[in-house]
Amino acid sequence: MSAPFPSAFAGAQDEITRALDAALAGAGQGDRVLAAMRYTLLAPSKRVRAVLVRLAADVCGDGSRALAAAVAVECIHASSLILDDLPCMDDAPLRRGRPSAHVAHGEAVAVLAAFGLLNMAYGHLARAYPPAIAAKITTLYSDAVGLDGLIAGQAEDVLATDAVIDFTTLERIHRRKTGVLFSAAAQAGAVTAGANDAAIASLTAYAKNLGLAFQIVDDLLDVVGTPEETGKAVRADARKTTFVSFSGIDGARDLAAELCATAERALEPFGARANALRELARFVAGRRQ
Ligand code: GRG
Repeated sequence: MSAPFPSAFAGAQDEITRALDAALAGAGQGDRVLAAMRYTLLAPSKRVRAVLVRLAADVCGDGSRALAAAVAVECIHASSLILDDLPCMDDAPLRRGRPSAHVAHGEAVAVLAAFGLLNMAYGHLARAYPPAIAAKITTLYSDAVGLDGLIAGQAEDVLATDAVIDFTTLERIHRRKTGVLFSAAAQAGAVTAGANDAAIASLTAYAKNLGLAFQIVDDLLDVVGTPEETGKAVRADARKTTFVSFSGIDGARDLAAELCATAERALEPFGARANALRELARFVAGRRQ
């Protein structure tokens, strides 16, 4: 079953996109690197990680300070997309329905734009929050990017090309490549709202399962999606093990649904206040974009 991105989140998406635009405007004089940063950051995106920051803050009772943490997570995500698409990584020509950053701007400028976005994320947090909150969120995000996060997942993924890997390895790769940034986004949102440890633990359990489900559906869309839906030149890479090559289309779909159901169960302590997060989980389970 396919699902459009919930229209209830359109306001949050727009607010985030405007804030990203403003953050870039403050980033310095226009030059080629800035143009490439803008090209990637403002390309059509679901902004799902940023929406998650906001919803996590809302469910903890105060979404009013979430925006800067949402901006920072989108900068990190955009940085990772540029790097992921490079010829030395996934060698993807298309992203978000447009030529990838290195195709449009050249490889050197694209790499610098990725560093620029990552740098901007941390600077944005430092400027936006009191030092203690900025330090907490920066730690969450840098851990998520680091050697038990995106970088580790990407390294293992790239090195596993042409290798036979087991399910535990596949799951570890994608928990790190995708899941940890979802967890960090939810935790960061909760931190901006001054949440207690119990709330943060529930949101972490939710986001961890949601993030892995998101990646499984991404694998599914590489097989059953169209370039119009995904904005990618959809092609399953036969040299890599994916959740679909491992479990089949139906198996991968079942697994994603199971993870989303587990994610929803983690929201029980919040009651009806978490309905927007439930809606996000249902979108992820059935998404076509
Ligand atoms: C130093 C930041 C940094 C990263 C280095 C390259 C790398 C390590 C990691 C790659 C991580 C990656 C790109 C994982 C794929 C995650 C994924 C499912 C991306 C698609 O996300 P969507 O659908 O994209 O949310 P939109 O376009 O909607 O924003």
